[in-house]
Amino acid sequence: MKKTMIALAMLAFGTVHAQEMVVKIGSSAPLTGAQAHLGKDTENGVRLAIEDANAKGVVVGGKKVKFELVGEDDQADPKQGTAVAQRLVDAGVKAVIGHMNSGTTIPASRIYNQAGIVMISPSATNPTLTQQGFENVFRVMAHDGKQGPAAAKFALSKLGKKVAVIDDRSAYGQGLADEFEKAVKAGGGTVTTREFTTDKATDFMTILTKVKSQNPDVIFFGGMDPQGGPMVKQVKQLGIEAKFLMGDGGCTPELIKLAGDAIKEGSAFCTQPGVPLEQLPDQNFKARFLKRFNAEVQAYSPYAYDATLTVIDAMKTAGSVEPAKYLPALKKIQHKGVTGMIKFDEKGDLKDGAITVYAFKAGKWEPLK
Ligand code: ABU
Repeated sequence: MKKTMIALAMLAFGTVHAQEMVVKIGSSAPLTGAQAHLGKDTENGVRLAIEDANAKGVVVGGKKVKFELVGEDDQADPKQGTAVAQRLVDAGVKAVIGHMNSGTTIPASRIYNQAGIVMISPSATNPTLTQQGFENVFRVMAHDGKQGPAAAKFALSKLGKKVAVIDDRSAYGQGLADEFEKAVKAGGGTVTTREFTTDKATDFMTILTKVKSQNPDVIFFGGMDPQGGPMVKQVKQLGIEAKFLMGDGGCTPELIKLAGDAIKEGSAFCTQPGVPLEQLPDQNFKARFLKRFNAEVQAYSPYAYDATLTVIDAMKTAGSVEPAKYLPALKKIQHKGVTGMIKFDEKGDLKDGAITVYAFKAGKWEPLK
């Protein structure tokens, strides 16, 4: 009798166990190098979403699903990006949240497209990503075709008409600076000079000396915070009076830390796709993230969190974890995320993506009304 009961219990346990399915979700971002703080922020957004989904319990097509994160370091390097993409495909992931940089995401997207894997970038804002005609490619952030003109409009209306433009020659930095420059000229502003550096440089004295000689009202830098922080310092060292403006790559606590006492109220601004989290109904993300990872949100973790739960939502709706089967549901999804409503246009871009301008104030980036 006892043996029979044990056998029945084992059978029952076995049945439940057999119905649980492990589903791998890939994430790729720079986890080493100068942008590692941003990459870890992004990956942790995916991690938190997976932990939340597993804690809540997700059933897809009648089977309990356990999601597993496969995190990869693409070092913000396009070549590593494609190598990582192939590794994630080979690992059998059912979706990829990433990559973080436009320069890695665009080449990687071709590999996911060939393999039929869905990818959602939380952060890659170069417009080209969603203009390749790949139906498996999505992003949950407004792109730089919106961010550049929004930054230019702000610069021309609030900071001045003479603008110096610098970029880091990355797909993101150069692309955003191009959009910004185009919109400045269309809006009646003057571009005093267009300079470039790299996404590895930390010495900008030669460029800034030239910029200073033209006395611009604004310096716009298309690039990321590892360059933006030192650039703010060197702007101050050279006694340049121009206001400093960046896109989302500089809208981080890290930029403020790197700039140190060179960053002043009323002198530094940035734009960021999306509305400030504080203005959205779910106010808990930043606090939950801090508690879980002992780190403040840098930039992209809320978007990575939303991208992950959006894909899981599509799997639930479709009753399948197979990309070809849940793709139609993803295209039509309306997921209420921590960054707002996630729904996509026909290209895979976020519908109704907003851009917010921030000013450095009281030690942090404060959204402007
Ligand atoms: N959106 C800025 C950081 C990521 C990228 O587009 O390269």
